[in-house]
Amino acid sequence: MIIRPYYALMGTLQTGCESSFENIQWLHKAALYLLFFLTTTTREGHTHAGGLMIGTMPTRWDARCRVSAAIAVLLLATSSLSAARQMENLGRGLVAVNLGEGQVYLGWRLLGTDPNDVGFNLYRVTGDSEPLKLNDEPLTQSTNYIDTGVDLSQSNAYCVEAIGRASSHDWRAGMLALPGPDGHTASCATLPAGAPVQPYLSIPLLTPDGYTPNDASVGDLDGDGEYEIVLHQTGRSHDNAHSGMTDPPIFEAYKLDGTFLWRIDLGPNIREGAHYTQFMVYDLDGDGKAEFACKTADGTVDGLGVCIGDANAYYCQSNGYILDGPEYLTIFDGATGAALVTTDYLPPRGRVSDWGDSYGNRVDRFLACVAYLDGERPSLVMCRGYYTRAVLAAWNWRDGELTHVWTFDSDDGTLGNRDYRGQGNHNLSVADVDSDGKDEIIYGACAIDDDGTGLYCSGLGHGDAMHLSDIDPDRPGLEVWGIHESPRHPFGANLRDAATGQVLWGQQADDIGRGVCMDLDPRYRGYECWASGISGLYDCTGLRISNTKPSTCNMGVWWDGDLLREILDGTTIDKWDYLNSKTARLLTARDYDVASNNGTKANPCLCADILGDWREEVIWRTSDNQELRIFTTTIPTDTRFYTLMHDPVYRLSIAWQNVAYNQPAHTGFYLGEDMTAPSRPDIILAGVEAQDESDTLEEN
Ligand SMILES: [Ca+2]
Ligand SMILES: [Ca+2]
Ligand SMILES: [Ca+2]
Ligand SMILES: [Ca+2]
Repeated sequence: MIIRPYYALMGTLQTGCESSFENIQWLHKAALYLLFFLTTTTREGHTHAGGLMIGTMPTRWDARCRVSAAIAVLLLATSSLSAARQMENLGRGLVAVNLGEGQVYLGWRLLGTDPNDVGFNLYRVTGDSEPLKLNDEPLTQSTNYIDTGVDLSQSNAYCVEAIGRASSHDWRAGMLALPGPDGHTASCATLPAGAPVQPYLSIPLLTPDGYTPNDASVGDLDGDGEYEIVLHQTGRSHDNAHSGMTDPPIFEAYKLDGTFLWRIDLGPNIREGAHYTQFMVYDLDGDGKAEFACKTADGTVDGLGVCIGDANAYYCQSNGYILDGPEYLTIFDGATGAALVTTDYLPPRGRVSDWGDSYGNRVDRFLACVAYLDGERPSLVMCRGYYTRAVLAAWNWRDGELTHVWTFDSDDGTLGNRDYRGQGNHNLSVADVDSDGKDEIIYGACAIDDDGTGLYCSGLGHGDAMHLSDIDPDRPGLEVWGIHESPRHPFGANLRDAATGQVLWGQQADDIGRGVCMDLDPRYRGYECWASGISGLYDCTGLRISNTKPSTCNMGVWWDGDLLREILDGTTIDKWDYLNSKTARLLTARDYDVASNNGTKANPCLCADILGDWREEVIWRTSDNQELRIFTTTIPTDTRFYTLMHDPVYRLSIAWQNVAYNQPAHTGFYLGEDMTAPSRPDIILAGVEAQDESDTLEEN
């Protein structure tokens, strides 16, 4: 526990002060104070420790050294105050892919709570034979492995065991019953006899007639430590700007083995379109099972067939718009689809024309996200409006009760709030941008603080795309790459400080619809940035590094074995060839009969780290709409990270990825060439007693 503060203080000495004997002596004293107060714990204690340490600083330190040491102590005191976040208790997510010629690719999860030096053993059972241990020495360098000489005409069951973390197991009782680190039984994967050579897992769907699988999200719905998929099935749909009848939005849940869990039909009083139904899949109450939450109406039928509100109500106009009738927010049980609680949606639509037009476009622009507003547990945030009035309402679902936490309303008369009108995007992001341990909601060009007050408004206005991460790793804090439609300023695409909104650099253009950033070029530190309507490729400081930019500008995926990110668009994954400034194809998934979603937006159903090692999987629908195919990399890597899903910023990105115009997830740390290893996330696992950080590994 003291290690991180110790190294932080050491870092302070290196950057601000001279490493003299006296300074190092003070450092040790400070570390001891921290150790004492971190282990005895009171809020007053931390402050006291900070005061004591500052008071005992060596007198001959120069101003720069004193200031940086004081900042370090204050930061440490605050960071020790911020409690760990409750996150998912995941299993190993072992995936086995037949590569052909007797080779099988295996990948599995490192958890955010695993000891840094944890090693793994792999076992295979071919047919009825005895389990065969595949590795001589514990596997500690990576969390993937290629097994060779496999008889694939027989069934092959694989299991991964974290050494010293698994409880006893009975091979003869069947490898699928092997308990994982925290009692899960999902550390195994089986290739049936004659398994096909294909880079994806298949999930057969029960798609309703006339429907198309659209956006998806994941969460552990049943608490077995592995993800399930919640899928939005869409019939006829329309953008808010267009009239026309639509079909009821339908949601379905499937296990990764194809087991169908439930169907929720939102009914005739919810219009179908990218801006209407924003759905959140997240374990909101920390019981180890994810809930499903979205806006509902009279006539919504839950997973048990129970109707919400008035089953006979019908509010749809002949032009397809729905501008009347009650609006609800419902929390559903993720395992059964049962409605757990229904309340009035906040804010109500009020007078339609108050949102900027009278035909029903701007009144029905919804966004949603999950945020750790108290720094420890997730809250649900449901939003309405961004072209004019913007409203965010935060909710807690805990112990069977839904409570309203706060509402931010640009138009409620609060001093300063009116500046926040018209700043929202067709997407949003969530992160602790001001380093107080609690999340802010980055609502396009503005940010709402954890307590529901405005943090800042950059005034950059509405936009279509936005990316938040540590885009410039050499600059403290997080940055936002924002893309603005029809800007009235010279920063149509710009990098800004995520905590203050200060523009760091930008490029001018009249109408920029798309933009993205990711590490493409190892010669330049940080993420490279590019956008439609702007020529060239830029490094994170705004330096134009290539006159040519990648051929697409949409999403990213960590796919191959290096630390750079690959480019995802439609059904393709590309690699930027930085030496020749051109794009090279890595995967053409269309060859496997899959299709992308959302028209010109060309998104997959989901791109997320849902299986195997830290790299991301991509879920596409088949073009006949009867299947989801989860593509997973089979390229080995020597890089070992904990699952991206245990990085809070990334996990919350997956929750909001489906919102309106889908955007790629980003990590809260810099993931790219020349990165420093991410520190262990400060998390506790839902449903698990306090983790013992001093876990020692048993010899195996
Ligand atoms: Ca599960
Ligand atoms: Ca914060
Ligand atoms: Ca930064
Ligand atoms: Ca993965």
